[in-house]
Amino acid sequence: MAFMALKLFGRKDSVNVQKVMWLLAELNLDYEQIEKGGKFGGLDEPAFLAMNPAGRVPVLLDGDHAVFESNAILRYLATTQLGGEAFYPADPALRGMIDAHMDFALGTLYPDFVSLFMGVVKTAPTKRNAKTIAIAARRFQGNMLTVGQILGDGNWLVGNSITLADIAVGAFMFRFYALPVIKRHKQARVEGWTNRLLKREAHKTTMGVNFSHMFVD
Ligand SMILES: N[C@@H](CCC(=O)N[C@@H](CS)C(=O)NCC(=O)O)C(=O)O
Repeated sequence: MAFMALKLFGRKDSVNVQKVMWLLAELNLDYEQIEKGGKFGGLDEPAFLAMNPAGRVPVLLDGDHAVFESNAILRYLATTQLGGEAFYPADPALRGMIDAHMDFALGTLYPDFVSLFMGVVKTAPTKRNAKTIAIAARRFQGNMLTVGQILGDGNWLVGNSITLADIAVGAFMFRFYALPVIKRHKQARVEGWTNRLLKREAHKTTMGVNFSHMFVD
């Protein structure tokens, strides 16, 4: 294999890894993927912990420089790679808004997404806790209402084209809509925006892949 400066550590079915794969695909970048985490393990290896002391995926290695935390990796790629500025414009006002959405995605949306994923996908059907699932689904969709309000009549969360804001927030939507069991409320704006994301080739080949193998039975 030819030498590749960019290495992505993380299993291809982790949503946080897929988010980085999505941007790498949008930017048409070559990289080497080293599957870690889940059944691949390796997160407690000293060499891995030297790159990410938190022992989680994803980790991006650019030459000998390691970056961890998926949103930090998105920003790193957008500021170092050709074509990245379109996803993370230098204008401080736009950048501030994009950062706010990225924080909202990980700080507010992600905990309920994890509850839903663990409660539905990682729990055998007979052991699922309907009440816990319903509470997380209600909270997640309450926050999606905010996303719908931000979208208004626009196509994208910030400005007139796709940015890191859409990637960070949109990362959860394919799986959210694909989850069985949970009761979903109609949210036209968010659904329209999600469909816009799903049509992107870079999304289809990274985030939009079947995750049925992850269900516990
Ligand atoms: N806030 C971190 C979360 C990282 C995280 O929790 N990663 C999960 C995968 S989605 C992980 O490493 N799980 C352990 C494993 O895959 O074995 C980020 O955005 O990168």
